[in-house]
Amino acid sequence: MVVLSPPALDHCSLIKTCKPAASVFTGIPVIDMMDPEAKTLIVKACEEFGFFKLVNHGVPMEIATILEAEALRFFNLPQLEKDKAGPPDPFGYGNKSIGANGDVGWIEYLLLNTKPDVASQRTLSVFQENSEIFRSAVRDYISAMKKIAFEVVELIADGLKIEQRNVLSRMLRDEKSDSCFRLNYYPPCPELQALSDRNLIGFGFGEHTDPQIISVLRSNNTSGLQICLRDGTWVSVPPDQTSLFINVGDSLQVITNGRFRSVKHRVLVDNVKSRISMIYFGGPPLNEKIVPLGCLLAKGEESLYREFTWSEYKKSAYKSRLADCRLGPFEKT
Ligand code: GA4
Repeated sequence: MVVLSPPALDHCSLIKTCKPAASVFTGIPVIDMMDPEAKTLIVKACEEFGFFKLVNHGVPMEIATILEAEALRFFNLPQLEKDKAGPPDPFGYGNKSIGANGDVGWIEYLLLNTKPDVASQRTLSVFQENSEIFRSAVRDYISAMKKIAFEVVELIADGLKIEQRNVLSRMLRDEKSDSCFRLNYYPPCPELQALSDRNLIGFGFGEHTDPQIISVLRSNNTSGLQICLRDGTWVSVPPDQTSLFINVGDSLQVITNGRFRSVKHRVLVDNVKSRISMIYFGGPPLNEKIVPLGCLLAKGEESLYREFTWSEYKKSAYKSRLADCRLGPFEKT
């Protein structure tokens, strides 16, 4: 339920809750990428949670640390400077407003293209000084995340016993892959105490599922991320800045005909610490048909979804509100 907010929190979506704060969840699957059983464990995690933590991933922490420092430098610029990099149409700087349909959150962000040739993005030129450091940090980080995303979906294909190992990764590897990258900055929200006294929760990013195939997230050590378990319970994900977190997106849910679930997640704000997260969203090319893989369908099993392309899905998704069930219009009745 959305309720009236104190004026300072006009841009923070709020919900009233009678439930105690979500518990810190210790059951999040942890996958060691070097474990020979990784592929089987990843499939299990995608089925049960649509979410898991990846350790031993081989990405040097330095790449993330450099980007985090550059991102902070950007978000600490005067508002007028940052505004020059906005609005996100679709790429650029956004402040409090998320998407085009009225969603708000206690957040600032940069939405970026992942194509190497556009890494000299207009958005990042806002930096008068040293913008090349930011650009190269973004480039290095995105290329590391792409590699991880390709490996993870190849492990998924193996784990699902699909002969064609690249059946998923080819969509992400395609030069026309419609992937994107997001740098989120959640400033501390000093009014939080007043909110919790009134049983209100303030959101940095309201509940949603990601539309793409998979998302690879890294955050600093500030908590806030919550995921929704299959039984509808919200649980807090303990932050871990050295690990990566993987989300199953709506497209992968369709490709597996519902065997994997795209995970509902949201981010709560903190009253003292800022949270910074960086997410690579691996998506297919616009003309790609998003359909269940034939080899995953049991004899006589039909697709739960009508046939659609990523472009059709994306058009519909960008007309939706964050919390909407974006696959609804594509489900067979
Ligand atoms: C959620 C996942 C990604 O952050 C994103 C978001 C996008 C946006 O911020 O512009 C959307 C949201 C996300 C899903 C529904 C639409 C589109 C905001 C919104 C209300 C970049 C994406 O691809 O979809």
